[in-house]
Amino acid sequence: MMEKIKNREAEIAVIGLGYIGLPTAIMFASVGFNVIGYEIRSEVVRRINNGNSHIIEPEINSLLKNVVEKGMLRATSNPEEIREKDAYLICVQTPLRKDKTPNLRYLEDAVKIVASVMKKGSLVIIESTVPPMTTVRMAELIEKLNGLKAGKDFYMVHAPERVMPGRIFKELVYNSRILGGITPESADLAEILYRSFVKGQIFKTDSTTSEMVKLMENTFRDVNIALANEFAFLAHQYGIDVFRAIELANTHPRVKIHTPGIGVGGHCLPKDPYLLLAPAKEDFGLIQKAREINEDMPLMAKDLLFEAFKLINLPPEEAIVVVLGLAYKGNSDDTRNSPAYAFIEAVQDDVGEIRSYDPYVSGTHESIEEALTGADAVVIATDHNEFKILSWEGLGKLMRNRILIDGRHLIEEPPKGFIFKGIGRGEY
Ligand code: SAJ
Repeated sequence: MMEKIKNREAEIAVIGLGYIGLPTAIMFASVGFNVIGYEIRSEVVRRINNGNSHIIEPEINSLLKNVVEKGMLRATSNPEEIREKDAYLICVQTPLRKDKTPNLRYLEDAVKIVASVMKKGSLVIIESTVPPMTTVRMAELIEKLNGLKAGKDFYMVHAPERVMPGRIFKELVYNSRILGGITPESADLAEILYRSFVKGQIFKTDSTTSEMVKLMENTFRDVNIALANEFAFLAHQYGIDVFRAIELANTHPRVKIHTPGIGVGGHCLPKDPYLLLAPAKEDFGLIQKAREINEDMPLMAKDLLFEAFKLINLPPEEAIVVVLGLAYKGNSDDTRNSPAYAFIEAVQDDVGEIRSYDPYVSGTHESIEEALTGADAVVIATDHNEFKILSWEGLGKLMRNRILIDGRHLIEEPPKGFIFKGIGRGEY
């Protein structure tokens, strides 16, 4: 197996062709492996086999076309076509249920398919972000299903992804990687496989440590964002601009305070802290509290909006409010867990009308001018570059009243003629 991988003769199956699975499949195919992608969504299979990606990411269409035309990558929905491959990469989603507990059904379904088609000596890699101890549990599930012995008859690794959407192909190559094996040999094999395109450092460890590392990275970020958000809450009460205070505090050589905002979206930060806590019998409550702080930030934006309504004696039920940005982060079309939707849900029953404009998200107003015409208030919920260069004087003329709530610290100087309030910006 080692030699087959080294010579790139190993055949690879990637299970789940989403925003991680498809770029990873393309990477392995582009360095010479024969890759087949297994995907249950037939429309996705069709598009991929036509060299047309369903994922929006720079370079992905040209890279995909190239490997499909060379016959190095194809997609299928038929498990029979991934029988007896040398390596299986599982890149399926691991969402939360409504009660914030992990839903590992997609993972378990993928592992059951792999168990039914794999061969003795196969290397099974879980790239999905999973609660600690999941990989060893999945190895036991495979043993139960096909009688192969983990670590002896097959190898198993947790290989978490750290890529940032929008920079996936660069980060796939240059990010350092953690490879956690259920046995050292498993991690060694995975290292040879990933070394085929990874130029970053590769660190090997056990699978539970690897699972924990991935979750710690995102939980660290989530807790630090929550700290920045609590600083914003305090700054508002003290009448100071928290962003100026953060800028000054970050001049300290060992301080790096994150950025307060209207909330924390995406499919990772809102989820990973709960995955980390799921198997724990007890914890200190810090991680959970940080999640609650971040989940409540849209309510802080609502409070600012209603304070502004009061200042101009505008009955909220008459107000027309425009939400600027629905994506969870700037210059992206991804709306998963976006705080903009939490904000809309929090205010929609209390105001006259809610409009939205996001240049990256379909179904919103055609133009910002159209959305703002006759409106009373605008709430910035996403830090798209387009929103950093708006001429507020001009846009203000279209509005009935001019309330501006900044949820993403895009406005340095409050525009003339507006009632301006921003998260963490003190009293104006
Ligand atoms: N946000 C803040 N304040 C900040 C930073 C972010 O409010 O200081 C908000 C953003 O607006 C956004 C959310 O948090 O709504 C998440 O932003 P993000 O920049 O963390 O973006 P993700 O979730 O796409 O990427 C994270 C990254 N993890 C880390 O930076 C530790 C990425 O490297 C991971 O690969 C990704 O999660 C993942 O898939 O796990």
